Amino acid sequence: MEFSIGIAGKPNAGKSTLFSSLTETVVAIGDYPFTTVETNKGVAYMKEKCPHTEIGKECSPRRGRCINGTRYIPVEVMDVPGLIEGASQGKGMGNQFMDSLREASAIINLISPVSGDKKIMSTEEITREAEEVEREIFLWFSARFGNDWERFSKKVSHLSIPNEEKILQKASFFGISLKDVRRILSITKMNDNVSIWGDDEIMEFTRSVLTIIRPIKRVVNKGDLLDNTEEIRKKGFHVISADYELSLFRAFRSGIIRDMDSIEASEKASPKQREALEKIRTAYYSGRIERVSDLMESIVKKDLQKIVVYPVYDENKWTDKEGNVLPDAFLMDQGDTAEDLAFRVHTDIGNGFIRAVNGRTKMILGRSYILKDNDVIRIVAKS
Ligand SMILES: Nc1nc2c(ncn2[C@@H]2O[C@H](COP(=O)(O)OP(=O)(O)OP(=O)(O)O)[C@@H](O)[C@H]2O)c(=O)[nH]1
Ligand SMILES: [Mg+2]
Repeated sequence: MEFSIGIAGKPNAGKSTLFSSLTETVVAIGDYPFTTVETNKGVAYMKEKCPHTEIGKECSPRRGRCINGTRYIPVEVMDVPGLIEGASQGKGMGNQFMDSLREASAIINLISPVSGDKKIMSTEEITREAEEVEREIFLWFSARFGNDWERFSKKVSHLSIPNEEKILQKASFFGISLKDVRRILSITKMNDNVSIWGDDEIMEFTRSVLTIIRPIKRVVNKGDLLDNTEEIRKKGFHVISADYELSLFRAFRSGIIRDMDSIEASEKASPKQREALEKIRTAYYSGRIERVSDLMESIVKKDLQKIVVYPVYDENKWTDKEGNVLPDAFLMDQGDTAEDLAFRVHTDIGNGFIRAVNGRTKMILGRSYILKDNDVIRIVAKS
């Protein structure tokens, strides 16, 4: 999968509950710390209105699915075991799991607003909890990135390659690309000469990776236990309830609700279940709690700045060579071009690029055409 979202946080934050509701899989959930002892990986879906509704033909997704005109685009998520203060030095379940976060394109910092003695925390306490986890992640990454720096800078000083490529040799530890290194250097205006980098530069670069390239999203869970979430939302936190989401998913599975979005009770629901569903509905409709699907969309589209593009072989029927309608939905970066899409489809298509065609307007597009969200594009290439 092209990218992955990591769920990090202290023990008992509800990471595994969130993971289960997102991926529709069953993992261990427990009211005790360190229930999860190994990173769980699974597939969640980002929802988009599918363009097949415009041409009145059903689509056949190669990956993910499409239900009632809503396309489910797969995104990998990871449930990382609980992090505690000192985790970067090996405390708690240790730091081996931090390594999983290197693979994450974005990190959800999940916070429980309930302390060990079941008291609801103040906004200040919640903020401190969030900062603590972020500090551990930061300490771990900066220590690993800066490890053996002198030897590294000596080694690369003899290489006749651009400075940004020298930086990449170390920064590839974060799983980032040359494009990402360039982006950090241009935003931070850091001196790119690694031979003069010391602790300050190592920390600044690490911090930039964690803000610019791999954003950390602060999310308060267990919103069902909070009466008022306005203050905490004003501080930039999202507020969700993994528990509600999991209940809704189970209700959907057993036919008690017809769909996950509108939360309408079916005739199968008992009076008690209706009452419970009404409570959940009110929490969402009042805006006190956010739907997890909206959170995912905000991470993928706003934070990671992804767009969805549908490559096709036939610009009129929107099919591939075999006649499948809209088989692929690719998540691409904002600013990517028609040529980038061609390479994404296949290296040979990228190398043989002749032109692209807009599936809606039938306009001919050059290789440098900047893709737009929801584009349906045909690539014409030498074969
Ligand atoms: N009220 C409420 N409880 C929740 C919510 N999400 C999770 N919980 C409960 O919180 C406890 C911990 O949930 P887990 O999902 O196991 O937490 P975790 O973060 O994976 O914990 P570790 O694996 O130990 O790090 C369980 O008792 C859950 O039922 C929520 O949204 N609301
Ligand atoms: Mg867990």
